Formats: sequence, structure tokens, C-alpha cells
Amino acid sequence: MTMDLREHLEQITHERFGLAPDRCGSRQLYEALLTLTSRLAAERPAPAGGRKLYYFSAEFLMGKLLDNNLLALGIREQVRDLLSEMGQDLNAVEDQEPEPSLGNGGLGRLAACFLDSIAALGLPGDGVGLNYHYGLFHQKFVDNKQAELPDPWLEKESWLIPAGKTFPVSFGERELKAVLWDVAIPGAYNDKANRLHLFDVEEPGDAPEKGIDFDKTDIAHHLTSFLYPDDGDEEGRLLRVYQQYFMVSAGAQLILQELEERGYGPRELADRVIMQINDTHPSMVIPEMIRLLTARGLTMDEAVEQVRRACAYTNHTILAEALEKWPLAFIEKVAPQLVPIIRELDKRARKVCPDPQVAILDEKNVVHMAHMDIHYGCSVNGVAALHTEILKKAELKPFYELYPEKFNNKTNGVTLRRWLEACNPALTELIDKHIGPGWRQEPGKLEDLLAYSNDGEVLKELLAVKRSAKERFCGMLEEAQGIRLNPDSIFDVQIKRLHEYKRQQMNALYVIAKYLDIKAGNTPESPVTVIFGAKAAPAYVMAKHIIHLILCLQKLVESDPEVSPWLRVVMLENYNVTWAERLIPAADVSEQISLASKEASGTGNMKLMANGAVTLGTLDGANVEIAQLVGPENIFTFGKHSGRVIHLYDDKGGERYRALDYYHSPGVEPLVDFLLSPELLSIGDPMSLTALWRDMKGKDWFMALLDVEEYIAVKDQAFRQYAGREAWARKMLVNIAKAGYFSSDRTIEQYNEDVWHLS
Ligand code: 26V
Repeated sequence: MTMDLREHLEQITHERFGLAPDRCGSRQLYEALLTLTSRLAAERPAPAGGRKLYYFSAEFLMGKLLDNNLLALGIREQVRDLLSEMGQDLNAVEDQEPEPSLGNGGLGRLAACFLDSIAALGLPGDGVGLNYHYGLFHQKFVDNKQAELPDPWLEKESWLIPAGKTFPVSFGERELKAVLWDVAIPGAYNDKANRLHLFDVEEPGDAPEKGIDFDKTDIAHHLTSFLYPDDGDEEGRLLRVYQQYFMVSAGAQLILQELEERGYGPRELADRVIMQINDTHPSMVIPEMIRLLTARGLTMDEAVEQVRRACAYTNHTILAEALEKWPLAFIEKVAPQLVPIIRELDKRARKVCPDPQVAILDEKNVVHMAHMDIHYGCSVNGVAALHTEILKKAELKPFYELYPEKFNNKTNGVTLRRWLEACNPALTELIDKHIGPGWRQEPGKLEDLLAYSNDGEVLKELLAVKRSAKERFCGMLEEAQGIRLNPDSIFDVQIKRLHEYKRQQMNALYVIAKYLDIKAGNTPESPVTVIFGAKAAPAYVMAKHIIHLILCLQKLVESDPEVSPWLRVVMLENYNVTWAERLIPAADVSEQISLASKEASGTGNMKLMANGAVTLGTLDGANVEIAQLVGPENIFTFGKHSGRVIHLYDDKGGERYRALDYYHSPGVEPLVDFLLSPELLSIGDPMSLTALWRDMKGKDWFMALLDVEEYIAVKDQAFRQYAGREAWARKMLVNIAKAGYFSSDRTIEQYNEDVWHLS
């Protein structure tokens, strides 16, 4: 095999560059390995099965693919050895790869983990999405604020394979061609490969010259320019509907074409196809598929029945502002052919249940996308046990009463191939050494590690592995951002989209509390480094104020020699999958501090746990399941529970949350008021800091002040316990051992068993 690989690689570098591999630079080797792995993956046949899954998602946050594909193809170690024999370094080669910018956060990364697991389990299932040329955006910090630039990740050499297929998509007054590009998804542990299908316009437009503003009416060129273009105006909102329809119309046509190629007729759709609708962005696939089926001779009744059996919906949030509703007038403009179908679906749903709460079209003629999914799909799932319970008992209660059999929970998972094996080779080696390699295909076997919870030697090894990961991260951070950290400090890590409900602002208040403490002469037992990674949606003003606050705190602390030996703050610039892969192995404490009830699941919590970070969190999302698995000794929880929080939002109880009541506590007021201190005002923008200060004490919609005092107390307690190294290492070990439950292989097996029935 090594011989074959060597020859193959030599052949490619000779053909492409007229050089032997050992004479190539990293960039050339990257291109050669890209070609080699793409070929090997593309040669693999698709898994067989009676039914095929199409996973529709607006986001696929894939991360770099070279390392992952080498691993899935089973040639990672051989390639590494081969390169080192040639005096080359695989890591340097991998650094050359740009990260695809096709996602935003957890929802998109989950889709990528799922593709990895579906392929690894040998199940027939492809992704369907869009090929955004400039991604979400590239984040830069300018004057302690976030600036957004296009993120042109696509290069001439890329993972995209032209599929040689196009589909016409009709937008009423005009038609565009959807051009299909594929990314091969090889399965680990088998010799099959699935595909990620990405649709694109024929003539993609150039990147904006400055920032991320572009002509949002130029659909023909800019439909696939950006993920989540600004929806602050009507043009932006319309563009999102154009994107969604383009994706699902082309996807539905591809499905019917493949169905026919497999020898089945449109009446066999539901027996042969299942479409998973990832949040509501792809919901228009329901009326679109009905339209296509009726055009192929099915009656409306037949088409509706096929689609109902062939579609399943996953809900990823209960935040009202993220539950999509589109004015019917928008759909009339973008895809007028769907309007009569949506009206018909609404009429039929009203016959089943006249309650206006479950209507698809409301009295203002607005289409509730999730409602359409629930009426016309076979399954509705939440993404963690608590989240599914909240859907059933509160957010989607009338639907649950109508269709109890459709509701099910699928607690999220992450692929341990990327999030342990690939990103943390030293920990992987330690695990293999003690319990063997079987946990890869049976992640539950990680529990075998529990046999070592009192083995001082193993616990020491674990601490040494963590310490070296921290050093490695320090090196990478210094190179990228010129920031030098102390690897002996506690790495306290909060990495996730920036949102008020995730409460990065509460973590910032902790930093302020610590700063004031240290200034008052109380130094902590261990030095602490609070590390953030987050992008704020460009139009989300409050989120940007929070980033500004964090960057100001970073400056303040860094320039104060009295404080900086004990406390540092770092915000990573342009946090992405690659940064996550570097940082997660180095994390000691995993910050999962959302307001209870608001974080549907979280998946970073799972990745951090698998790498031996101890969770500091509220009982929200999958944290609840983490807490149950690891037990109270091995997690730090705090904060008001979800039931209480939901009650505090309720107008009727007379107990509605008032930030000001909490602000006036002696432990809180000085922290919030520090936003307007001379120290911070001399660094930051007074307008931004004042706006945040005002919001925190007067509104605080996500109740940071409700939990902040308990948060600070529990965090300090966690940090004190960190000093007892052996007991801390035991917590790390238990967390790693229990992380097997959160393998996305388990999640996918459950989807297949309960919803997809692929083979
Ligand atoms: C998205 C956006 C995007 C633009 C700005 C505002 C905004 C607000 C909310 C959302 C939520 C979209 C849905 C989502 O990403 N949900 C996440 O899904 C993960 C995978 O299931 C889950 O782990 C996270 O808890 C959940 O927030």
C-alpha cells in the first residue's frame, strides 16, 4: 500500500509540477495530496440501501478536509510516514488548506458531523446545500471592534467535483440554472463514499471591494455569494428566500432524477427517499416536491401523502426571532408557483385542526415554516432531551397534542474522528495505550478508562497530555496573533456564536470581578486565562457591543502588570473550525453558561468534554445529559433552572424578570458599572460601552444578572479545585470516559432506527 501511495503521489507531482515529492513545497504537496485523496474518495461507490437520505441544510461547516479524508480513507499514518521519509511534514501541508466557509455555528457543524457519521456507518445519505463563495464573513478586529470582510475560501484547486448536472430553477419572472458541485464524503471503516451536493449559480459575482455589502437585487450573480446575507432590509430578506428556494428546488429535482435512475417511479418516492429538513431554511422543499410530483402525474392527495412520509423536520432553537416566518408576498415574488400549494396545505391543515395557533398561514398572510414542516412531515425532533421536552410542553405544545407520535428526541453528537482522534493525537495515543482502539467503532468503550480513575500514573499522563496541548496552542496563538500566554494558567474556554442567550457578557462580568479582586490585593490560587472565540452576526448590534467589551478587557488586563500574571483575556480573531481543533485539546474548563431553556443542545460542550475539559455550566441543552453521565463530582453547575426561567418570562405570573432588581445587589452593581469606569472608557468606545451598560441594567433580556453571582462563586470554586491536580485529572478522565455517548455515530444510528429506516 505504501508503495502504491508513493507511486501515486510521485506521478501526480511529476505531472503537475515536474518535481519529485521531496522537491515540492508545502503548497505543491497540498495540491498533490488533494488530488490524490479526491481521486481515491471519488472512486468509491455509494453505499447501497433500499431508502436514501437527503440531508437538506443551509449550512455545512465542514472544516478543513484533507486530514479528515486521509483518516477516513485509512491512509493518514501511511501518508504521514511517507512524507516524513521525504523530509516533509504533513502538518505544514495541512496548513495550506483554506477552511470552507459554508456555515455559522452548531447547526452547520452538526450537519458536517452527521455526514461524517452517515458515511462511516456505511449508510446511503447525501447532503444538499449551497456553495457560498464568500462564506459567512471573515472576522477582523479593528479598534477593538469586529469588522467583517468577505471570506473567499474557494481556490482553483478544491474539493469540489463538477457533477456535470444542472437544474432549471424558476423564479416567476426569470429562470436560473443551478449548477451542481459535489464533495466526496468517504466513510471510515468501509470502502464507500457519500456526497455533499452544493448548488451554485452559473456566473458567480465578484467579492465586494470593501466589507460585505453587495447588490442584493443581483440574484443571478449573488445568490450564492454569502451565507445569511444581511436581512435588515426587504431586499436582504428576499435574497434569503431566493437562496432557500434555489437550494430546495434544485435538490428536489436531483432527488427525482436519482430516483428515476434507480429505476423507481415518483409514486415510490417515500419508500425510497427520506429528506431531513435541518431547521426551517429548507422547508420549501415540501411544497416544491408536491409541485414536482403533481407535474409528474400524481394527484394532490397522492403527492401530499408521499411528501408527508418522505420529510422529517429537526428543530434547533426555541428563540422566537430564529423561527422563520415569511410573508406570502415574498414567496409570491420568488416562487409564485408555490403559492397555490401553500394555500392548499394551509386549507387542509385547518381541516385537521382549526386552532389558529397551528395554522400555516396566519391572519397577516405570513407563512410559518415550522408549522408546514410539522403538518407535512413524518417526524419532529429536538436535539437534546430537555429541548425536546420544552418543545412538547411549551413551544410546540398544540402540535404535540395533535401529533404526539411525530415527536421524538435525538440528542446531538459530534464525530470523535475529527474531535478527538484527528485533533488530539496525544490523547488518542494515551487512550489506545490503556484500553485499545475499539472505542472508535464502539464509543461506549471509552468507559473502560474508568478502571484507571485511581491510577496515579495514568492521571499524571493525562495532565502531561493536557499540558503539552496547551503549549502547542500557545505556540499557534503567538504565531497567529502575537499573543503570548502562560501554559500553566487555567485555560477557561468559551467558544460559540456570539449571542446574548449564550451570555458571553456574564463571563465578561466574571473577568471584571476578578480584575477588581486582584487590584484589591486578592490574587487567585492559580493564574487564569479566559479565552473567547465568537463571531457576531453583522447586524446584531448588542452582540457587537459584547465583543467590544471583551476586547477592551483584553487590552486592560494585558497592559496592567499587577493583573496580567494572574488574569488574561484573549479573543481569538476569526474563530472557526480550525481554531476549535487547536484550542479544544488545550481547554481546562468548558464554559456552557446559556440561560437555561435557551440553548437547544450545544455541541461544543461535547467536544470539550471528550478532550478532558470540565464543564462549568447551567442545566441547559445537552449539559443536562452531561451532568447525568459524569455525576456531580465531575461537573460544575449553577444557575436558575429552565422551569423557573420560563416562568420569569411569563407575563401572567406577576414575577416577570426585572434586571434592575438584580443590578442593585452589592455583588453586581460594581461589576456592571465598571463598563463606565475611567479605565475602560479610556480604552473603548463610550457609546458602545454605555449602550451595553444601559441594556444590562435596564433590560438584560437573557438574564445575565439573574445568575451572575452564583456563576462567579461556582467558577471560583472550580478554579480552586483545579489546584488539586490529581483530583482534577480524575474529573478529566471521567469526562473523557463518558463522552462516548455523544458520538454522532450514536445519534445517526438513532435517526436511522426511528426516522430514516435506510436499510
Ligand atoms: C441563528 C442565528 C443566525 C443569525 C443571527 C441570529 C441567529 C439566532 C439564532 C440562530 C439559531 C439557528 C439554529 C441553530 O444554530 N441552533 C443551534 O443548533 C445546534 C445543533 O443542533 C445546537 O447545538 C445549538 O444549541 C443551537 O443553538
